[in-house]
Amino acid sequence: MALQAAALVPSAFSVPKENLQGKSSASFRDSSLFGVSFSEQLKADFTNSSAVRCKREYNLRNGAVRAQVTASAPSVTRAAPDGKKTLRKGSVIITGASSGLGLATAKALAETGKWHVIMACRDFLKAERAAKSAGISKENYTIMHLDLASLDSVRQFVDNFKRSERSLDVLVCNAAVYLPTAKEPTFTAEGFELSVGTNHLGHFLLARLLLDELKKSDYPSKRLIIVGSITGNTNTLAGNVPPKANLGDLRGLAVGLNGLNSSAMIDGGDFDGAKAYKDSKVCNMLTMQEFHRRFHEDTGIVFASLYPGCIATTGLFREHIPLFRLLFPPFQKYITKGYVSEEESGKRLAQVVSDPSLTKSGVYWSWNKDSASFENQLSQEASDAEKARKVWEISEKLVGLA
Ligand code: LMG
Ligand code: NDP
Ligand code: PMR
Repeated sequence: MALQAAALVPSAFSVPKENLQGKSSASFRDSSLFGVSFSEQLKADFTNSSAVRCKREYNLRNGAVRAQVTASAPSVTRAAPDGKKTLRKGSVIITGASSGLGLATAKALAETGKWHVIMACRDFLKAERAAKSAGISKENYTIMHLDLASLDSVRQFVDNFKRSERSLDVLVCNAAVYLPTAKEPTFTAEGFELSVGTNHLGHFLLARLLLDELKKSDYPSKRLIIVGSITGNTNTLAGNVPPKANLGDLRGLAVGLNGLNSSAMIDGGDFDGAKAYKDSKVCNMLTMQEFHRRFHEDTGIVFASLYPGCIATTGLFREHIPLFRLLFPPFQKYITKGYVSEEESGKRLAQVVSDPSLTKSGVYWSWNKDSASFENQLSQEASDAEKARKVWEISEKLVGLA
């Protein structure tokens, strides 16, 4: 059925065989409508610990949220009544947990009772309402303010987190903006084009600054996850819908994406909001691999990215035209079969956070039509090690780390 989608689309959207690198089934295998129960897969060998109780202090006037840990730091393992050693509750930061994939993942993890979720969000009240309406119980989450479109805010968030003395076991870089109808670029506080500035540069600084916290954690499976997407991968049908991702020679990124003395686009071309988003996803996937190359062996931290499926109903499409928002979900459900519900996507990302079988590092996960995870192939550009190194080095300069 999924293959029929290919027959329906104009040839402009079909992928030349040579571009598929012999992986022609990958994009179609991504398509899934039928979920299976994930409770089996989520049965990690962890149990609950109530050792950490968190008292939250909200300073709404300043937009700052401070978390205070009032109990002693928990040890990694403790003896259960049956004598088996069990894991303490894990601590996971999820950026953009106030809606869509991030919220669904927070819910899926919190429901296991094995995770405390730090919801890193730009809109505190929205996040609080979202957590409540998703039914996440109070002891399983903390909201902390983070605006990825401001590097000061990223640094402030990291300071606040460190002060909370909570351990960091998993970091999920999930938040994103998508501005497909923008005619002119808009910018972050530091003057970077907003999509790349938020989705890539904000997360780049956050992940770099939190790496030490991950290193310090005594949790047995420490992970850093950066959400990618199929639309950044030109070895798929979806990645060939124009405008296509292309970082070019990085000339725009190198001079700061500010639209003044340079283009607002990474490749130095004319502004296109949809392309900027797809480029930012390529940066996310390259960054994950560069982290893996630089730090996996020494730290044991698992670095991963994923395409969670097409979650056609999320807030990501809020800026798209109403006709698109109306047609996109049925198009993905009935034609491409790439649609997944928010709930299903949340279970997928929760697997990447905590499933004991998804511990391979440097990997881009996807799910097949039976909702089974598999290691997917990235496009040539999204797996270009030389480009990854250059993106890393330029990004370091832009965010003030080099
Ligand atoms: C670009 O335009 C902009 O140029 C760029 O700046 C940026 O914004 C970018 O990615 C963002 O978009 C893309 C533009 C055309 O897309 C739109 O904004 C229009 C909305 C397109 C929505 C896609 C779904 C269309 C499919 C409709 C069918 C849904 C019905 C479902 C019901 C199921 C019932 C069983 O984007 C294009 O790519 C144009 C391509 C147009 C060709 C359409 C292709 C065909 C797909 C096969 C569907 C055939 C079904 C026909 C049914 C028609 C019923 C009305
Ligand atoms: P949503 O718009 O529902 O969620 C995005 C989240 O990011 C929101 O919580 C939003 O906050 C937050 N956010 C945006 N800007 C900032 C910022 N400056 N600082 C902090 N948080 C911010 O979209 P999705 O859930 O769909 O997207 C989540 C991830 O999934 C993204 O990385 C996206 O690229 C990826 N993805 C999505 C797909 C889909 O089909 N939807 C497919 C493939 C990947 P607020 O609630 O305040 O707006
Ligand atoms: Mg796409 C197997 C086919 C497939 C899949 C899995 C997606 C996912 N898309 C597919 C096919 C097509 N899309 C086809 C054939 C078309 C032309 C009609 C098409 C169009 C389209 C548009 C206009 N698709 C889109 C848009 C968007 O604006 C979305 C986007 O590119 O955001 C960057 C989008 C998406 N399609 C997807 C997914 C997952 C998206 C959402 C964005 C993302 O990657 O995060």
